[in-house]
Amino acid sequence: MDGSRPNTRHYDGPAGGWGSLKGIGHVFARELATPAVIETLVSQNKNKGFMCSSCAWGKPAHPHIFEFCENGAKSTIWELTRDRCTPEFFTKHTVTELRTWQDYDLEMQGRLTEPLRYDTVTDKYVACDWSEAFGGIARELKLLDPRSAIFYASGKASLETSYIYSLFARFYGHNNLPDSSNMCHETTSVGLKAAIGSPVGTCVLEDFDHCDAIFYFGQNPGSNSPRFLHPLQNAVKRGCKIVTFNPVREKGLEHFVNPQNPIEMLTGHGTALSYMYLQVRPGGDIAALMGLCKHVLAVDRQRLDSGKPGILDRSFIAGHTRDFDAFANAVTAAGWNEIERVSGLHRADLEKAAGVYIDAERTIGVYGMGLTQHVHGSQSIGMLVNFLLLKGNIGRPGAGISPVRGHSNVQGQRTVGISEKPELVPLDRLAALFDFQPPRDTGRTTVDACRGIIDGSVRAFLGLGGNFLRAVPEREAMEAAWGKMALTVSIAIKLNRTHLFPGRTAYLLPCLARSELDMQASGPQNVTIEDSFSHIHGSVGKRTPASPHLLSELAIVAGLAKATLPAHPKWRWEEWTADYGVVRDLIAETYPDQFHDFNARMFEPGGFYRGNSARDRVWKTQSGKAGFTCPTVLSALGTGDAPGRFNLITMRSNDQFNTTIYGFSDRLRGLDGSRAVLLINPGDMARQGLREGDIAGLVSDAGDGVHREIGGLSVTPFDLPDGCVGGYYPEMNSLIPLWLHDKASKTPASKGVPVRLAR
Ligand SMILES: Nc1nc2c(c(=O)[nH]1)N[C@H]1C(S)=C(S)[C@@H](COP(=O)(O)OP(=O)(O)OC[C@H]3O[C@@H](n4cnc5c(=O)[nH]c(N)nc54)[C@H](O)[C@@H]3O)O[C@H]1N2
Ligand SMILES: Nc1nc2c(c(=O)[nH]1)N[C@H]1C(S)=C(S)[C@@H](COP(=O)(O)OP(=O)(O)OC[C@H]3O[C@@H](n4cnc5c(=O)[nH]c(N)nc54)[C@H](O)[C@@H]3O)O[C@H]1N2
Ligand SMILES: [Mo]
Repeated sequence: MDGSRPNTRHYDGPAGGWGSLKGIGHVFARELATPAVIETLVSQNKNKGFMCSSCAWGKPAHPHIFEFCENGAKSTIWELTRDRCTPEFFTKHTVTELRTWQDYDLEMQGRLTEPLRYDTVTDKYVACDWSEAFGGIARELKLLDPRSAIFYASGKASLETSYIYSLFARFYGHNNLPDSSNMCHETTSVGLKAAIGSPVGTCVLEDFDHCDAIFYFGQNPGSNSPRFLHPLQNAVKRGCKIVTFNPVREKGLEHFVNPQNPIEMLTGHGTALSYMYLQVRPGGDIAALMGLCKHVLAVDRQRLDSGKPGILDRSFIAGHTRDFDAFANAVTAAGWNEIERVSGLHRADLEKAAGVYIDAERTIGVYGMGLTQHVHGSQSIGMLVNFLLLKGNIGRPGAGISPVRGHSNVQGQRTVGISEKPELVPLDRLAALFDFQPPRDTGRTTVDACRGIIDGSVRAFLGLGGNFLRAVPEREAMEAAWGKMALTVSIAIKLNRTHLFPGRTAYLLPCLARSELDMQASGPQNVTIEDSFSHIHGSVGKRTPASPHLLSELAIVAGLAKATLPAHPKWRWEEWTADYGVVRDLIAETYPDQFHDFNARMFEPGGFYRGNSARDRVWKTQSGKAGFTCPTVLSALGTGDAPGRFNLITMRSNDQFNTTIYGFSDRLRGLDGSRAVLLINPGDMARQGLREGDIAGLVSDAGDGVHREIGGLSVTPFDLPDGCVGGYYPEMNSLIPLWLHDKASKTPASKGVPVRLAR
């Protein structure tokens, strides 16, 4: 790793403000002022404009003048860079050499311009034409058992492409359709579905205009969904109280200066966001929520005993939920000592926070990776649901549960059939529409795909975007196994590390970006995506493509399918490529309740709502009710405490989008210059005999006998709870065992990694 010492400085400024504008200019000074970039940014997230390809935050019907944020702008400029990674670049560098490059340097080569085939003799990628690529890939796929192939998707491709991609997989003969959601909010898809019958959040954007309290767990809006800061700021100004649970004091949740407000920008006076900021221990959320529920039930009892009305929404609990009594007993049985120890929080603080909930008529529970990426992450989500159900806070305006999704269309990809779980897909309808026998067996999740790649049972990997090999756990074993596959194919816009471990046959297929003009036989095409609030938006690409050789993602997927599969009168790959409106009609036929009149509605301002049963208090669970669940553990960590053991949280900086590193500044955390840091609190530093700037390493303490180690980390004091350390994703992924994942959903436990210090 790059062991250069970071220039650690304390950032006193708020989130937003001048820093966010400088943040954009700092990284992309050269590209920022080009007319194409400016025009694209002005239309970003606006009706009939271009839908940002960064995060999945909602797009309001009445947008700001500039409806984009620091990181959305970075993402757009990253796509529209003038740099090109041409075949000539590959004549100069072998794949083995490129493996020694940093992620940052690989992507900074710019946009890929032509399809490339890996040549084993020279160890280089060489240009090829599209028909050669489609033919070569089809030849390999035809030789394989379809069930030994993985079709991964990274969460960005449009609804149209995703639908066609899932058809390709099923016509070919498998349900191995994991997507980035398997490393992200799969805990939500499984945990929330089990509890309330909905795999996605129940809130819409307007709910944030009406809530009285927000309980905010493990999500970092300042870096990862900055446009969320506007509704949060407005809510606080109305008097809504935000109670935050996070081991890290994230700037974005503390203080926000709105870059769209000239007075705030001039005076620097913004809004303090969190009413209470509770630095919970990693994995301590189940215990913290238990403490909150304990106090709510205790106050409810007191009030009833003194003849006052209680706090619980008893008619809701009786009419809409099950297992309340068992849950109430579990709450009574949980002791405050254990709750304080596991959460790392004081009873008095939890009682005060519970007081906010008691006083609030409408509460929203928000969460992100801090809850989902733990061994017992589904139980944390179950506890948050329990807490909200107590006062009937699901299924009415201004209240609900709101997981903040990651990739710009990750939720939508699941909606239109990219799922390894066949029971979530209307297979019978697909069978009737396309006259085929869909595979019915359960496909592989991301973790199952990794297992199969390591044990050799997976023979081919097709990636629709993403950087799978860099994003998954167990880096060394995965990199060693990857090249043994018969076929690896990446549909991508820039070069990344996954591309540098070619299978026996390997292709790199460059595609158009969402902001670019997509011209097909029937004319220019538009696409659609779904945001975190289940709203569907049309997106118009206008920019001149980065290279005349690029194809759209849909054209590539359809081209591969046509070359691989036998001709069939109902599989109209060319017609679908020529006019995406035809694909939208098929989506509407497959999901009529949600997508009827799809083509007519795709440009509704604010997007059209595809609905959510739990929001209407229709519970699509096995029992037909919303379920209280009793947690079996108080800590969401899979591994207990042990002397010398630290819990590693893998973090995102303000200057990255997942494995794409824009630069080396983590402005909002006051860190700058290097990502090779080990964040640790000053008390733990002293106890370990470490000084700032010492170079240390981490070794796995997972107890499975596998040696996993990372060295060259600069010790950096940071405000974290005792016994936990922080480091950046994806650099830390070597330390995460593949088996360390959420029990119910197999989401890797990237926030709860057991490690020891090494020197
Ligand atoms: N700029 C930018 N935007 C992005 C991304 C990006 O990388 N860069 N990634 C996109 C994607 S795919 C996703 S999924 C989202 C991710 O967005 P987030 O959900 O915000 O994910 P993280 O930043 O990984 O972690 C969130 C927070 O969890 C806290 N945390 C860690 N452990 C715990 C815990 O045990 N309990 C609690 N309560 N908190 C904990 C961390 O301190 C951190 O503040 O963002 C999306 N948007
Ligand atoms: N330790 C640790 N590991 C994690 C996480 C963590 O918090 N900690 N987070 C997890 C999460 S939440 C996620 S979502 C995954 C992310 O995993 P992925 O989604 O697989 O990874 P990304 O980094 O988002 O993918 C970046 C690549 O996508 C390609 N790309 C970008 N735009 C486009 C496009 O428009 N079309 C196509 N075809 N390709 C494009 C580019 O080539 C780029 O290099 O990582 C997971 N891994
Ligand atoms: Mo994600």
